[in-house]
Amino acid sequence: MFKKILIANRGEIALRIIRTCKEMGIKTVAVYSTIDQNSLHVKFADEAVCIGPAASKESYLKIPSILAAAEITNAEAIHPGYGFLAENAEFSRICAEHDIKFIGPSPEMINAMGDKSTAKATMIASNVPVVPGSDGIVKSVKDGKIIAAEIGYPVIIKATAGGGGRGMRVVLDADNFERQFQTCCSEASTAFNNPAVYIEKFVEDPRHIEIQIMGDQHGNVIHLGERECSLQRRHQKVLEEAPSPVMTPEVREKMGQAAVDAGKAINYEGAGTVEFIVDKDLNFYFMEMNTRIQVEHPVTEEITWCDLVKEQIHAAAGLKIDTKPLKMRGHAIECRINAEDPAHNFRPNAGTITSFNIPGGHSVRVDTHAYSGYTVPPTYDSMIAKLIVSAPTRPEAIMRMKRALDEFVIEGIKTTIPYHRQLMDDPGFISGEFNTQYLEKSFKFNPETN
Ligand code: MV4
Repeated sequence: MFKKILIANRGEIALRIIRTCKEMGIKTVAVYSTIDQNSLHVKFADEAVCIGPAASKESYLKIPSILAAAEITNAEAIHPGYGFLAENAEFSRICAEHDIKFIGPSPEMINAMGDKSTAKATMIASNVPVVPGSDGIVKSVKDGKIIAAEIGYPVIIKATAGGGGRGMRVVLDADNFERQFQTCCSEASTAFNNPAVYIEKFVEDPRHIEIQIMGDQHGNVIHLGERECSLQRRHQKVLEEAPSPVMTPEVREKMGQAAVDAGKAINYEGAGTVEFIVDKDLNFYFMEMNTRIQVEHPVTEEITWCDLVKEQIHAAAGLKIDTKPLKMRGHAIECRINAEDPAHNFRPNAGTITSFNIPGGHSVRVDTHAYSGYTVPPTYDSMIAKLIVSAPTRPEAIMRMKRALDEFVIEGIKTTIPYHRQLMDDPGFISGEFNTQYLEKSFKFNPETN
């Protein structure tokens, strides 16, 4: 097992990784930018190395500085967390070249899933269900129009280098095809330096349900059930839960097997998430695979009793994963608490937290790097805490979340806590009848009463 791991990240996930390392008896190295010098990940790690100024490009994304920090501290492995360099194939490759274990997949595995058209072709070859569409990249407007007519409108044009909702255009009819195709290609060219696009049938108002998988270096891949992630705004998840309120044992078995097949298709190592869109009849289609630990991993941990960061470290060290069927118990919900003002279009709200009271009690978990007196910098993601509750049933978990949100006091900055409080009383949320469009189309935040 590794004796020392460097964490190439900040915020709550850096702290989350340090906690597991401590429980495993592994020493930790934090890296930080100058603006993060008073962060908890710096305080709680055994060692800390400043790697540059606030701007991510000059610090958390700067590969030479991170590698230098690993070398001077003799770290044997690097955990990238999520965001920043977590899905950077070049970083994974350079770590290997320097004999430092990247806790995550190989560059080949990252690339196989990073190019969305290639990923889709790999899934088709492994009999994982995908949305009907073009056979790979579409080269011209002329070809595209013929394919779109065959598929039937509406269609969606997607940049192969996109993902997570970036670089997509919905086309309602043939009249709009040429314009949307050109726009999609030029946006993709600017954003990703790659204009290549492919076309799919547009599935209206789907759910987003994803499956957690884990692979080892011995060819084993298991799944740890699903997470319901349909409650999003502008492709940012707001609340996640496990299990999904619409899942059945039969569909879970099928979707789980499809996700395992997806992982096996690329000989996957480490923690991964296979994202599906799901229609009203619970037909599911592969969308993309994320080759990292995700923000919402705690809801899976709470119902499986599995420490996913520990499993990542085990897999990276070459240990075999336990392939006995997993038991899942109860229900878990996560609310993302962001430093944003929900009354003003979720405007980011950096500043100093003057008072911070964390909820507690039975089955309440708070993953956060914030504390009373902490200043939220304007430089990075606005998520400052994740509030996770678990309970035997979904209705009990909702009641527990309401109670925990009431205990959570954050003063000095605006947060999304009032938004979540309203959501806990929303009939659509309570009934489980929602999809990826629900928050933006059907749920209106009322700042007066919350
Ligand atoms: C789709 C779709 C409908 N039809 N593809 C958005 C994120 C990316 N992972 C894929 N996305 C979508 N792809 C087809 N063929 C609708 C979405 C989509 C969506 C998916 C999951 C979660 C939220 C979403 C919000 C808008 C659109």
